[in-house]
Amino acid sequence: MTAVDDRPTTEVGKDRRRKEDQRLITGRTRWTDNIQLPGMLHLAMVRSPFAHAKILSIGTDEAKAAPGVHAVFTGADLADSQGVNINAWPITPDQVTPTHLPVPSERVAHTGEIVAVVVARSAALARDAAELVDVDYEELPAVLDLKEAMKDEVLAHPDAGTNKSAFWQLDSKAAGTGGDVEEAIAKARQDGIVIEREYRQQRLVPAFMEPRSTVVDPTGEQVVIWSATQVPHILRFAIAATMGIPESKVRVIAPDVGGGFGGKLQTTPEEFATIAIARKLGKPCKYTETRSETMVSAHHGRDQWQKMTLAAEKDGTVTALKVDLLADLGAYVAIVGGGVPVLGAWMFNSIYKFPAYQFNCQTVLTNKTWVDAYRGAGRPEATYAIERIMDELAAEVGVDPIAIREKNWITHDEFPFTTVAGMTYDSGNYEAATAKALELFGYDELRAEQKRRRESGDTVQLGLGVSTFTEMCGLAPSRVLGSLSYGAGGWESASIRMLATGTVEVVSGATPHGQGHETAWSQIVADRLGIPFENVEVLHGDTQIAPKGLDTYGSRSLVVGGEALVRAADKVIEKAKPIAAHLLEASVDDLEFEAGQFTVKGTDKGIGITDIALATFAAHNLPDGVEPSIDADATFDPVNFSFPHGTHLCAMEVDTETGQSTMRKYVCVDDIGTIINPLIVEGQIHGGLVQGIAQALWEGAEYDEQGTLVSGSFVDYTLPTAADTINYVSEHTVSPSTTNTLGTKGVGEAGTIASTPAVVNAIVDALRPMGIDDIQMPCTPERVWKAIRTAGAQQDKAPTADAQAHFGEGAPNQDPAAGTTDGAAQ
Ligand code: MCN
Repeated sequence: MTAVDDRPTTEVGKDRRRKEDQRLITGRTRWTDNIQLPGMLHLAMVRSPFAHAKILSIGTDEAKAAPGVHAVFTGADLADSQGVNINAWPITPDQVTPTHLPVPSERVAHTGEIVAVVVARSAALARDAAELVDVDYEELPAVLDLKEAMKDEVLAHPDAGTNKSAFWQLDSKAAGTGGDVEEAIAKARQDGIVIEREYRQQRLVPAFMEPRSTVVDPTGEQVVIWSATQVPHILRFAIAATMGIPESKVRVIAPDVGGGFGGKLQTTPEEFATIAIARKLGKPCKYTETRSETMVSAHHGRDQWQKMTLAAEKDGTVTALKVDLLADLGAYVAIVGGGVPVLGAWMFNSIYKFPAYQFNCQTVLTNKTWVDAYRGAGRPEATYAIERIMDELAAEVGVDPIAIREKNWITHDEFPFTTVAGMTYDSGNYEAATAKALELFGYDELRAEQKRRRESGDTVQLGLGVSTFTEMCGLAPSRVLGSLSYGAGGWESASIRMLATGTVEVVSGATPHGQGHETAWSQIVADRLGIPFENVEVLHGDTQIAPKGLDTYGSRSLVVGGEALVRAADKVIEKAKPIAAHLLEASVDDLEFEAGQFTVKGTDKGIGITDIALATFAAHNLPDGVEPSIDADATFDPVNFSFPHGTHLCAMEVDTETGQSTMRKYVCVDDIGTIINPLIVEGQIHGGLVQGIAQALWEGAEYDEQGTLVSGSFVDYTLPTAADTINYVSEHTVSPSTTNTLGTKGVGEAGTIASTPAVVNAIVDALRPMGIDDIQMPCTPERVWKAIRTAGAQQDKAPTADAQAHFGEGAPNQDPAAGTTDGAAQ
C-alpha cells in the first residue's frame, strides 16, 4: 500500500529550516560588538554601588591620567547633550514619572546606575581606568520592598513626594461590560464560595544571550548607530525626539541581534551616553556591557503582588473576580513599564465567563533596577494568578481542575465573544485543545497513578497541573493603543522589490532577533507570488533600508507585519496585471494569476511574474500611463489583537523528603491559527516553555537589604540549561484568526505565558493532601521542603479536643520551633 503523502504542497505549513541559521551558526555574521571603525574609542561605565545616594563629588583626574584614556565624562559634562530616557506609556495623566537621565549628576536611584563614563583606546583600558574614578556618595535611605514603598515612609525619589506612580482601574459595572463586583462577592459570602489569595510574581532577569552593545559613528552627514536592540525604529524616534538631532540625520542599524525577550525593547542610558560622547568627541565610539552589567542595568521583568478575590456559586460557577495588583516599576518608569501590568486588565478573566469584574492596578517606584516587558509582559502574570485560583476553586468545590474550567469557559459556539473586560475574542476552541491535550497526556492514567501513590504513602508524590490559557498578542490596533495613552501605533509595514533577474527583496519593518522572520517571510512571499523560496531575500533592522516599522515585541510580527507583506504581494500582482495583459495582448479581465503565472483564461498563453519584472525593468513595451515598477509597499493596522490559546498539562514528581520537584511529563496543545513554519513554531514554543518553567522552578532576582542584587551572576541567578529540561510534547489545534487574511495568531510568548501555572499547579496538586495550597515561586527544593515541614508541623500539632475546649477557635496548633513559613508557603 502506498503511504499518503500529506506534506504541504505550499510553502506555508512547510518545515523549512531557518535560512538565517547558516550564517548565525557558522559565525559569518556581524553582531554589534564585532563592528570596528577606524579610530574608534571604547567606553566603560562607572556605576553606583548604592541603591540610593547623593553624588557629592566625582574625582576624574587619576582616571584621565591612566594609560590610553581619552576622556572622562560625568553627568554634568553631558548635561547639554545626553537626552533623556523615555516613557512612552503614561497610564494616567497624573502618573509620577521621575526624569530618567542617562548619566545623572546629583543622585542615583538604583544600584548599577551610571555616574561617569571613561573613554579609552580599548575596552580593557577604559574598564581599568573606570576603577580609578573616585566618586564620593552620601548614602540615602532606600526603599526596596513594594509593600513598604506603598507606605511612602522612605521615598525612592524624595522630590516626587510619593512612591505611588499611578493607579489604574477597570470596573465592569462602570464600563457597562458586566455587573457590580462588590455586590457579587457579598452575595457569594452569603450563599456561595469566596476564595481570596495573594500570589507573588518574583522579579526576573531577561537573560538574552548577547549582552547589549552600541557603536556610534558621528563622522558623516548622519549619526550612524549600530545597536543590539529589538527596536531600531523606536530608538531612532527617541534619539530625534530627545537629543535634538533631526530624524533624517539618524540612522539606526540593528545587525543580527542575539535574543532580547523584551529586554532589548528599551531605549537605554548606555545608548544615549554613547551617542552624546561620540558626538562631543567627533569620533566613533563603542560600548559593550559585561554580563554582570546586564544583570543590574538591563531592565527586569514581573515583580508584582496579586491579590485575587474570586466569587462563585456552590457548584463552582464563577460569579465575580476582583484583582488588586501591586506592581514594582523599579527606580524609573521604563518605556512601557507602567503599561505592562495594566495589560493584565484584559487577561485576568482569561477564558472564563465572569459576570462581574474589577481590576485595580497600583504601580510603585522603588530603588531597584527598572522593570519593563519580559516575554509575555503582563499576560504571564495574569495567567498565573487566574489559573492558580481556578485550581483553588476546584479544590473547594471538590471537583477535578478540568471540570471547573469546562463549567466556566467560553464554548466554541460562543465566538466571537466579548468578555467582561470588554475585549472581543474572535475565535477559539478550548474544548478541542483540551481534549487533545488530555489524550496525549494520558490524564486518566496519571490520575490513577496519583491515587495509588497517595494511598501507598509513597515518599515521591505525583501532581498534575493544568493551564488552559489565552492571551492577547499582535500589538496591534493603533486606535486601541491610543485610547490607552500608549505613545506609538500598532501598524507594521513591508515592501517588496521585484528585481530584474528574478529574485525578490522583501523589506520588513518588524525586526527579528531570533524569531526566524527571514525564513517565514520568504515562505509567505514564495506562495503569494509563486516564486522559489530560495529567491526571496529578507532585509530588516536598518532604518535606511527599512525606514518604516514598529519593530518586534508583543508577538506582533507575523499577525501585523506578515499581513502587511501579504498586502504588499497582492499589490505587486495588481500592478503586474495590466503589464501582463499588454504583453499577452489580452484584456485584464481575462487574466488569472496562479503559481507565479498570469494566464489568459481557457488558453495556455501565459507569462511569469518574474518575466514581467524584467520587462518592467527594461520598460521598452509598457502600456501607456503605467509606471515602470511593480514594486509595492503596504502598511497594515489590524482591527483587533490576536488571541492564541491552548491547554498545557504538566506532571511533577515531588519528593516529600527532600522537596525536589522533577518534571515527568509536559504536554501542550496550542491554537495559534494557521502555522507558517511548524519548525520555527516548535522552537518558539520550546524556548517559551523553558522560560515559563524556569520562573516556576528556578529563577528569581534577589536583593539584599542594602539594595544590592545578590543574584547578579549566573552562579546565583539559576538560568536553566538544556540538561534541566525534558522533551515536551507539543501539538496544535487550528482556529484561524479573523483579523488577518493568513488566519494566524502569534506564538512568540505562548509557551512562557501558559507554562508557569501548569508547573506550580502540579506541585501544589501533589502536596494538597498535606494541606498545602500554595508555594511561592520559584518552587526550589528548599521552599517545597519548608512548606512540607510547616504543613507537617501543623498537622502534628492539630489542637486536641481538650486544647480546643480551653482555647476555643484560637487553639495553638503550630510548633513555634517550625518557624514561620518565611515566604516559603503562603
Ligand atoms: N510563526 C508561525 N506561525 C504562527 C505564528 C508564528 O510560523 N502561527 C512564526 C513567525 O513567522 C515568526 C515566529 O513564529 O518567525 C514568531 O512570530 P510571532 O509570534 O509573530 O512573534 P514575533 O516575531 O513578533 O516575536 C516576538 C516574540 C516575543 S514578544 C518575545 S519576548 C520573544 C519571542 O518572540 N523573544 C525571543 N521569541 C524569541 N525567540 C528568540 N530566539 N529570541 C527572543 O529574544
